[in-house]
Amino acid sequence: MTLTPGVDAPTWPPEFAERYRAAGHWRGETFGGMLRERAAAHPDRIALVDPAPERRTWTYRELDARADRLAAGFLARGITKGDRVVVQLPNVGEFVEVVFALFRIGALPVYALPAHRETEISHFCSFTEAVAYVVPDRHAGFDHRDLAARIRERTPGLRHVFVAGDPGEHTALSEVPCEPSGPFDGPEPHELAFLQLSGGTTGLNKLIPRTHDDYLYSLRGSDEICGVDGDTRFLVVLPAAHNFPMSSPGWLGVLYAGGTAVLAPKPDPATAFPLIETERITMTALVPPLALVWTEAASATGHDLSTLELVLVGGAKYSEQAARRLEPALGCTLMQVFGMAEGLVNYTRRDDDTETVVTTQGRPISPDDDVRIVDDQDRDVPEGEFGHLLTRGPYTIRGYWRAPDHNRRSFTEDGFYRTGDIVRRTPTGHLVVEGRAKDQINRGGEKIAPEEVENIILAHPSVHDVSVVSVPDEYLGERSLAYVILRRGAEPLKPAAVKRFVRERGIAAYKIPDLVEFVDAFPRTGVGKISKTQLRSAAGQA
Ligand code: OOB
Repeated sequence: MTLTPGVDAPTWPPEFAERYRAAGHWRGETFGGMLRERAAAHPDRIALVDPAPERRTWTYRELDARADRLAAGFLARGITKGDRVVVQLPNVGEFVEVVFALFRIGALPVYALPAHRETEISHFCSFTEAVAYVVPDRHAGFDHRDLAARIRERTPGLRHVFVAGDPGEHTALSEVPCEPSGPFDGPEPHELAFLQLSGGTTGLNKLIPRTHDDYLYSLRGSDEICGVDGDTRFLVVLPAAHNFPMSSPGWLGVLYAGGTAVLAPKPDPATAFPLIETERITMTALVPPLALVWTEAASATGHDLSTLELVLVGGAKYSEQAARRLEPALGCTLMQVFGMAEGLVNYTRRDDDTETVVTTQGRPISPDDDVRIVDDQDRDVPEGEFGHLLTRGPYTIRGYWRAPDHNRRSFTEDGFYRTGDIVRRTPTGHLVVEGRAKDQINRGGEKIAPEEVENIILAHPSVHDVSVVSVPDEYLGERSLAYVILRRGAEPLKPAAVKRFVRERGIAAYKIPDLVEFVDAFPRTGVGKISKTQLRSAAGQA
């Protein structure tokens, strides 16, 4: 299906696009073309390693050829340029093959996370009018083929389900590839490459339309800052579909530079440390809770971690105390990353002093990242004071996919994205994340929109009202707490029953409230709205 530029996805005004091209940020590359060039330049280098259950490797030539054959197979099944394909694969080689095959024909991967369930997947499939859904057979004890069957039943437009592994009633991904009959009529560099997921604040996730030009620029910038090159061996520990391990600099940044990406099936030290040793890993990206676990496990490990040179930590606030411990424990350099799938990514730099690295969340990739820090009336705050972070630039979107109303609230008239983060800027231009104005819970890097969970709990027949808030947590940074008011005369409920009700609705497990408390009333603001601030502080004192 052809997409209408500027309608499905708002785009940069022409004068900005011209500026970003003239500055050399947008170079007219596509992902399909990028892989083709790397395969020509160094065909026999290893691009990808999938170590489990038995070790598989892909050279650049093999990855390129396999993407071609899979692209030809998708085309033969009627998947064409502009079509959306929901991809829900864990960290396996097939994930990379599938997305490069889609890039090559200009179909758009929609990056679901392995944890997503019926609620999220059916939203992605129906909202994007997806024609196909790609799943593993089983992952983490869950049968994705059953989920796919249910999704297919309720989504008439979904024509294909492809399964990596044993397909059951669906089509095996391994059956799809065929000989290409000629060159592909691929996408233009300014066109969309894929849809990423937003953390979300209101109800279900918004979708983030990223172009080849803009995303490739963020990769190039990230590679330069992190020192990624052909010798880099990057361990993908977090879910490969998330923006951070994908592009900051992530496995895509590594492929861009001609290095090797190794896919870890699980993030725990028992899985990752042996891989660091045997695969001679030089770089990885972690969320703060994982960085804590690794820091603690490093002292007792018998594995040789000495190849590890750089660890990036981001996705949620990393405490200064924890940050101070990482470098000595893991014997490598730390870089903090404060990024967002909507665009802007900040890094501390390799030549920053230790104080800057442990106390700030970095500065933007690009000299053309416009950053404003403003008060509630959108007026710039005095330098050094904290306020709302607004940003626009060569790799920050100008609007979400098909969400004009939401876009009016989330972007200023002159195109700045309202990040919802409260930050201040140090004299060196580094940003310090002080908090958040958006109604979102950041559970160790996994984002939860309270409203989505509230809507599910409200459907319970005994529930009169509900408010979901964050509570501080030593390990995760934040956990979720659902305050529930029961209907008058309703059967009393136990917290476990509320959690079970949410789980049974088919939702990612990380969104199930960690805690449930029953109350008689909510504190209200002056205008009668529920005061989440008061609820949060009540929870903090509990
Ligand atoms: C990354 O992307 P998202 O889209 O999952 O989440 C973005 C939000 C930010 O707006 C901020 O609220 C929070 O996550 N965040 C941080 C942070 N990094 C992200 N809050 C405090 N300190 C940090 N270092 O999370 C993401 C995307 C690309 C690179 C890194 C992270």
